[in-house]
Amino acid sequence: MRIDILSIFPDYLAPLELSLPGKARAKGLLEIHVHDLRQWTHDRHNTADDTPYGGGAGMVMKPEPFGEAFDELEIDGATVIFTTPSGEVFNQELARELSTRERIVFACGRYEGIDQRVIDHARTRAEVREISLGDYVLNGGEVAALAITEAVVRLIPGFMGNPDSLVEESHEDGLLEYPSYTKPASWRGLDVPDVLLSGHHGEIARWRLAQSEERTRERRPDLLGE
Ligand code: 6GU
Repeated sequence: MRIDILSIFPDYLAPLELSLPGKARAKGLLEIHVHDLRQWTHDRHNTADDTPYGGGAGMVMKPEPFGEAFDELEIDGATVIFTTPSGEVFNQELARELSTRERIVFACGRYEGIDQRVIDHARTRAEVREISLGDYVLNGGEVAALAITEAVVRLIPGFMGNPDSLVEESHEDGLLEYPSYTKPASWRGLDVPDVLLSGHHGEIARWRLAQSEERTRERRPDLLGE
């Protein structure tokens, strides 16, 4: 997979150079390129935004820098993700779908958004997805691009050392994950549940499932359709 990220704040994406995606890069499974959108501006002030037609508060990101970036990055056939609070809400199912793509280009929106023609134009050349992290407002789409990248990259086949750890976790089976414990068996007067020390694998599996169900009912009844 190759991921390109277009942003006027490329420093935000610096963590992508580290740890998790770093491993996939080393294995040759992943290439990540972060680009400063302002390299495709041509005026003295590297202007990337302008006032909205029709009036209103805030600024709108100009179309031309995105257009030139799309041409230079050859987005044709790629999946272009616009991060925006008005997009579809990101979840594990969407992460799974995106993990099958060869080429993803993120266009990070700032301010009050991007000129609509950028999205309309991208649709004529690529698969376009508009994605939100959730129902709250961030200053820009950079943090969303970071979160989506991390969720997607760890699902690339061959990326995770132990694929079993992918299956059992929260949101893969529609339930929240059960509580975990490690040594010591007693700590500050708090004991690990006896069943986990019992060695009875069947009982342990039953206990964990019950814990997952209880947590999900308490914290996320929406996941149970309730
Ligand atoms: Cl993708 N962008 C912004 N600006 N705010 C958000 C978001 C994205 N997702 C949730 N809030």
